[in-house]
Amino acid sequence: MQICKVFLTHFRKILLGSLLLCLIAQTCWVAFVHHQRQLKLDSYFLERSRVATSKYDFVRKRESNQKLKLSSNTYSDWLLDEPRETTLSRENATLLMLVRNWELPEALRSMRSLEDRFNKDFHYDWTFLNDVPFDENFIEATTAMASGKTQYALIPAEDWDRSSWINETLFEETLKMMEEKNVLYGSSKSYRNMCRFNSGFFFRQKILDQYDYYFRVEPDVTYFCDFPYDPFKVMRLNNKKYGFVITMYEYEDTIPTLWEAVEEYLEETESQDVDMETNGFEFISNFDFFGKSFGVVDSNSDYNLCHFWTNFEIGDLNFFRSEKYIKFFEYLDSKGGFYYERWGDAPVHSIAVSLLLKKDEVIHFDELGYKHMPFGTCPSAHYLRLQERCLCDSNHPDNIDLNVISCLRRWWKDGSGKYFLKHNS
Ligand SMILES: Nc1nc2c(ncn2[C@@H]2O[C@H](COP(=O)(O)OP(=O)(O)O)[C@@H](O)[C@H]2O)c(=O)[nH]1
Ligand SMILES: [Mg+2]
Repeated sequence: MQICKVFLTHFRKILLGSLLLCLIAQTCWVAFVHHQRQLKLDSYFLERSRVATSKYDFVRKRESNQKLKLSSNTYSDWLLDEPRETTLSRENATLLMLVRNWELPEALRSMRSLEDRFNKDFHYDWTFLNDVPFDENFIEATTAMASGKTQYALIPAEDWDRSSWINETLFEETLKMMEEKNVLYGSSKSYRNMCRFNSGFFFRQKILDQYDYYFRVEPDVTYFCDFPYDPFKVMRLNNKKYGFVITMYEYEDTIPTLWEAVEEYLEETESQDVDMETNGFEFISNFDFFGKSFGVVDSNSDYNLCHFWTNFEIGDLNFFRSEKYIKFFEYLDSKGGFYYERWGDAPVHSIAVSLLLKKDEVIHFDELGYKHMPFGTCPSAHYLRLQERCLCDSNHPDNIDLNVISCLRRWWKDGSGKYFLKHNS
């Protein structure tokens, strides 16, 4: 009897255990089958979405990995069929290079690139400026490289050298202090002359009196694409006074008190030359976040440090020659910041343009590929790159347009917006 009882208890335990095991096995099996089905579904949808992406990319003729579409109307599928402009009349303009004799190889590289990509069809004059006389080698080689007329001018010492009232002791102290702080060109005297010259004197050179527009070219730059238009003509026909391709944040260490001087200028002139309703003040003063993950660069003043990168610029000389620009420049110059700090022509031009011009008088030439070390810009529209025979990769890390240090998105938001939002053709 006792044996029977023990046997029954064990039997029950074994039965229950087996049932439990069966249940677990079944649950595992169901989960496994479900998982397999899910995997199949996932790969099915992945494949479908790949097909759809490539299909629609083919239709749209542009890359799928470009998260943000840059401005312009150049996403058209039919760009290659559009006839190119054939009437090549010239504007009253010159290509302009401030350069040193020893930079000849780099100057020739820039010239070759711009001639190939643009000027060979137009033959605009090349104007060269220097603080010492150009040597024969330089003149001979650049004249040979140019498709247009070349002319050379010596900058008068009073437009180049620092003013006599600059305190030499203070100046030398600044150079030392900036060198210790590793500020870019912080200890260079000639760089300061250059920045001041480009801020307030280039447009006053006699040789430029005959022109309305200039296109600044620096040694060792590359133009990645054929120009789809004459930018001077685009400027004149659309009443643009300043054109840029790259905009970014400035190193604050070079301009600690520039904004203070601008504020004083605004106060002292009672902002009489400034129309806050129409100008680009927001572009240089707005600190709001924009986009999903991009913050702002820290600034100790109300200037957000955005500036146009002036190694490429196309401008209306009449704006720079105007009384209001000269007044603005002279005010800043009187503070001595070109020497006691290291104010660059880029923030000076950019602040002037943003205060004194209407924001719609400024144009972002987003179809023009360009590189000046260490940054470049490359058109993001696939068919435009083909049409312009570009040699650049818009997804390359050197392409600054959507980089954190670029101000382009601020320009879209607070400047005159994306081109394609405002123009139909
Ligand atoms: N004639 C002359 N040109 C200069 C001098 N310093 C700079 N430049 C020119 O000014 C422009 C800006 O100088 P660069 O060395 O390219 O400075 P970065 O572009 O700011 O690195 C270039 O076109 C230079 O050739 C100078 O002392 N004399
Ligand atoms: Mg340069």
